Amino acid sequence: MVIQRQDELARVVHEVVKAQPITDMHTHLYSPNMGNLLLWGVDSLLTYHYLVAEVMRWSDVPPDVFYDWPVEQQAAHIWQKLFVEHSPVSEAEYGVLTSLQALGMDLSSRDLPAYRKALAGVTSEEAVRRALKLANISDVVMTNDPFDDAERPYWEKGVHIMAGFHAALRIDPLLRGWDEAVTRLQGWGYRVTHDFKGESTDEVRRFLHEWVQRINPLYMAVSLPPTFTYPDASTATQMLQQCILPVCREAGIPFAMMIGSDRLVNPALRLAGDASGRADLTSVTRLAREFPANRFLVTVLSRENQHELIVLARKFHNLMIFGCWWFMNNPVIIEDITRMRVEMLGTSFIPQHSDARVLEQVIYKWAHSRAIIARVLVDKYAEVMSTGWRLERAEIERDVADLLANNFWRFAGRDRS
Ligand code: HDL
Ligand code: ZN
Repeated sequence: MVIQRQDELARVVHEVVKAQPITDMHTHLYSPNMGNLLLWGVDSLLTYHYLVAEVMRWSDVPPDVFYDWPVEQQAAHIWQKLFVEHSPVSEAEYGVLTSLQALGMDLSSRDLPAYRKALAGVTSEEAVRRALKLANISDVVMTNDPFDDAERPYWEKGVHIMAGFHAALRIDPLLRGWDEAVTRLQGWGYRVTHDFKGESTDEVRRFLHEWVQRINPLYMAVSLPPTFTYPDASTATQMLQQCILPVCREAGIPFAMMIGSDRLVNPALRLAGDASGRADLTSVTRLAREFPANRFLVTVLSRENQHELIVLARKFHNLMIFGCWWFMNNPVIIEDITRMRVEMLGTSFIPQHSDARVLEQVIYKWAHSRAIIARVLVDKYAEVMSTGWRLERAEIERDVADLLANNFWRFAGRDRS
């Protein structure tokens, strides 16, 4: 069906974007049979580390006292300070309201205990089905960390994750904490050394291969500091050249680099204590050029890095940009970045991931982003149509399926289109 008019175009694009099931390719959610690793419900929503950072700006309660409180007390304090005493207009605050509204809560009551009661009383699997249905998500990629003592036992026992959930192998300690990683790896029987000599290369490869076999990850991932440099004299360069990138090639999976996280600039805030910094993306250029047989998923945490990353994606087809990560995941920046990406890459990128840490966040994160992505597409299709180009609805459906699902699966080597 050919789209004839601009007002029809807007209706069709918003319909198609809303109807497209999402592959959420980077989250911190877990399969519901992985116990308390999966965070869900009102108290988890309100104690999201983004809101902890925001409440500390109004609160006279020091972080160490706050963190010693029970989660319900933390949530009540955040509700009082950020929602009652001040209007909830930040993205993380507004997001809680969007999710609660979608879940059927009456937000005119501001009755937090009523919300807590209404959302509880279901199994974690029922909560997952409820949230993914509301968000229209078909697939969720987790972040799975062998160095996480709470998660590792599930995989060592052989957990069978819920259909629609997928693994990603997260290996930050190998690249930004090698000294601590050595002790952990030695404890698990891997013969590695601090100076990365002897059998270290073979043993790290064995570690990676064993975890690839164990969790069948769609990709391997790392978060890197703004100072990340490749190559350099550190073990990180050897780790990439001799272990990570060869194992990714042998496993046929991409390597995801999330660049710009400045960890614990304020340690007192714990998970909420990280900041962002501009990185030198010439390191990405050298990796993409030096390893043409590897595929790189890349996202960056500094607004200043966004445009140059798009230019690099134009130069290297083995580089796939994804998401508006963390401090980039705000409407004003999502719109800015998405417009730049469409104008320079067409539809050959992955516009968003939720990064959700709490199940019900996927409802607001995707509702907010779908609206922005649709708005950008309407403008871009309208420009194209103004030349006399006639668009079919099926072509819009194809493009939106690429952006919200198929570009990821194709790049992950598991094409679903
Ligand atoms: O390293 C990461 O994957 C980041 O997304 C961090 O988990 C960060 O704390 C976060 O939750 N960002 O949204
Ligand atoms: Zn993340």
